[in-house]
Amino acid sequence: MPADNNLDLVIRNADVVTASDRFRCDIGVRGGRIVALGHDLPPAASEIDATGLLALPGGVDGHCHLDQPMPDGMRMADDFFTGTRAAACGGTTTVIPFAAQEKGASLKAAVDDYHRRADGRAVIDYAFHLIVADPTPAVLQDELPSLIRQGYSSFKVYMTYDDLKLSDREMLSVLDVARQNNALVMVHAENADCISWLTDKLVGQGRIAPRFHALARPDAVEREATHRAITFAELVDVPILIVHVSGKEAIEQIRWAQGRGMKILAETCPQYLYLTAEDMGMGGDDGYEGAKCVCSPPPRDPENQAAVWRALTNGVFSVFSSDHAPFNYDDPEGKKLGGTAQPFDHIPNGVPGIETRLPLLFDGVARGKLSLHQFVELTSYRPAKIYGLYPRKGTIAVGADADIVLWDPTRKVRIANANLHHAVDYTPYEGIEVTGWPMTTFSRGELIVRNGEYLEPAAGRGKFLEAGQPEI
Ligand code: DUC
Ligand code: ZN
Ligand code: ZN
Repeated sequence: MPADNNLDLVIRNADVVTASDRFRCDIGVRGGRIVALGHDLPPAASEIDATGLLALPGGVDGHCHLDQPMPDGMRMADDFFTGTRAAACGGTTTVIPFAAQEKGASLKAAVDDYHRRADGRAVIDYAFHLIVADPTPAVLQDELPSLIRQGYSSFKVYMTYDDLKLSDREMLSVLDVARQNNALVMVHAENADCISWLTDKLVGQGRIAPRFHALARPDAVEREATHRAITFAELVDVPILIVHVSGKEAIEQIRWAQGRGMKILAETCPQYLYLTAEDMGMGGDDGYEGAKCVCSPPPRDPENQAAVWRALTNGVFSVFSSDHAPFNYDDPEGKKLGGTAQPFDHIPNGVPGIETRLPLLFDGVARGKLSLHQFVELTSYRPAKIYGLYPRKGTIAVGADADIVLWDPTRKVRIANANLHHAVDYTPYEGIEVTGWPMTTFSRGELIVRNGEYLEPAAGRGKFLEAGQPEI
């Protein structure tokens, strides 16, 4: 290699695993990009020996919430600094949180505000999804098409939550904009009226403990909305992605649509593999600790967990995201909103998981449930493709950003909140032992985590990524 082509970094003896290939080589990095994959690369300014470790493309977390403005005195515990720090320590090098439109306000205002929140704080790269909560004619005709062109090519719509939900007709209009502009709509599929009817009934009977959250959102509520969203996609003739799918009823709907040749993509998350309604107290515990596991859709039961594992391996799911929604437990702006235990319908929804996402899924690799390539596909390659970030992200290849994780596939770790790097005061996965752990993380060639130690890279080094057209 000529002298003026000096490498900044060589990772030696890497056992590289991508979504499709596995090969042993040295990885040469210059200017933050991978410039060489080969044997006996020349010496570099910085060298690291990866013998015994896997070299994986850094994780792409295609669904997480960081510093998202919240209603009613709630506040997320993680901002872009603590959230991306935790992500990096968990082997993730790209996050895609949400710039959420408020009803009555513009989308542009949400995007500008969200950039202010990320600027100077993120330690890894990030793109934004949009949340479309108020699809006025101006939003549909001008703002959304213009934002798609500027690099915001995916947006989420909600079929539930009063401050976010769209009517069926509004959903159709938003899908139509996506079709015309080659964007991707992510759908939160739960039937709002069913939930509010069930909630009123339960609250009227005094059944307000966290465990009743699961009864207010049974799987039929998710199944119906999933089917309805699929119907809208069929009518408009556009792909959609159903987010945070919790179990077999919704999976059946998605499989049915996929079997008919429709482009219905789907995502699931660690909470649907590791938590059940029992964790919210469904065994009969009316204590408040169950609030730690309140998220929507709710975790279900072991049979549904098994169905989710199966759907990760048989191609129903394209992406595995955290849906990190970081609310403290013991906090008047968190699960104990206003300083006290809340009825289930006032508990902020969501669980933290940005740092534990990859190890929790990798444990399935260690237990023979899915292949290494499937792991990379679900956690990095496909989210990068689907959200328009490939080939810069999502693979180890010449020309890609040097976002690389050195992974110890045999290391056993018992998850403990005390060892995590988010700003949340608990993890719902406390005490779970997993096999496999991310040891060392490079972001654009910069070493930011070494042997599990966070190296305190400069806050703000993370760059905003303009997303291109989704590759479905
Ligand atoms: N549900 C959501 O829709 N978003 C954040 C977390 C949650 O539980
Ligand atoms: Zn959602
Ligand atoms: Zn979410």
